[in-house]
Amino acid sequence: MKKNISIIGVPMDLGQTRRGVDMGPSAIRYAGIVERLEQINLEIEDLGDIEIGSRERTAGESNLKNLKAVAEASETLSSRVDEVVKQGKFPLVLGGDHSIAIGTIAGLAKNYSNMGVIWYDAHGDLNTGETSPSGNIHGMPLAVSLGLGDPALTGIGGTGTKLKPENIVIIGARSLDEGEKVLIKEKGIKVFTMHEIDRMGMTAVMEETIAYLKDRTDGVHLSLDLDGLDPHDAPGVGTPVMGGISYRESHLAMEMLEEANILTSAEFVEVNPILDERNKTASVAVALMGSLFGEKLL
Ligand code: HAR
Ligand code: MN
Ligand code: MN
Ligand code: MN
Repeated sequence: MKKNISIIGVPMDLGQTRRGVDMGPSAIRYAGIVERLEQINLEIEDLGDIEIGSRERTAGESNLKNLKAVAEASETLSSRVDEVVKQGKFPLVLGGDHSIAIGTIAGLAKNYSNMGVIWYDAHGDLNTGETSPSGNIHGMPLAVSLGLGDPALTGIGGTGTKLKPENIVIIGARSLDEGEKVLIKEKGIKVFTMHEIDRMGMTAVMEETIAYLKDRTDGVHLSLDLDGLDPHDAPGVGTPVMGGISYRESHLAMEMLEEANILTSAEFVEVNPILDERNKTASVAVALMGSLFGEKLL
């Protein structure tokens, strides 16, 4: 794993309707991310937050909420991520709701032609305007990265698909909409649902994930939605779903990724301090990032 890390904060809450997730980057900084990573001998720079527009009071022509502002912020984020990669640094993006993955992945895709993505999430985030039950863009970023959905989003960072379906692994899924299930089957996307995690154990899930992505990709991005974890361990999220991945399993997953040395970028999203218990979810995110970047007890 690269030893130069650049943190990019994305205080975005426009991809969904619950307020507070825009404070995620602050909460993660308050929980000590920079100090934590400095202790493991990493070169770390905090580039601050990117600028986010305002919530749109009236609906546009599309059913996608705040489409224009989300698209603008995604374009900015895409350029920022691209710059960081071109400087030879590891982008660590802090959200913000999961719609930010549209910009992160678009920026990465300028540098990797065969990128892998680990989507650690209770949800598939594979909706389009047609299949979305909510119009919330945070339920769409993976579909957008496959080139599906509104052109205002799929065109971010240039036209063309950013990801190949066979390079995606979803881990932790337990809430999928009908259209998402159809897409997963149609595209052959690899998914480890909670059933597989229970059945196989996290060790085998991560071994398979790593083996699957290692040879076929030229870079691997981790997009970790804190709602992938069980709400007992990560209560500060806007769309909690019971029966999730434990803190211990997540910690193990991060350590295995670190050992495998396959990641080239990461983002941690959906931390909402207003819904949290004493900044627990941000602290969990920081602890997981510690493991991901090689923190050792002894
Ligand atoms: N699938 C639902 C929708 O599209 C809920 C999405 C909830 N999203 C997230 N992202 N937190 O994982 O609205
Ligand atoms: Mn998500
Ligand atoms: Mn989710
Ligand atoms: Mn451990």
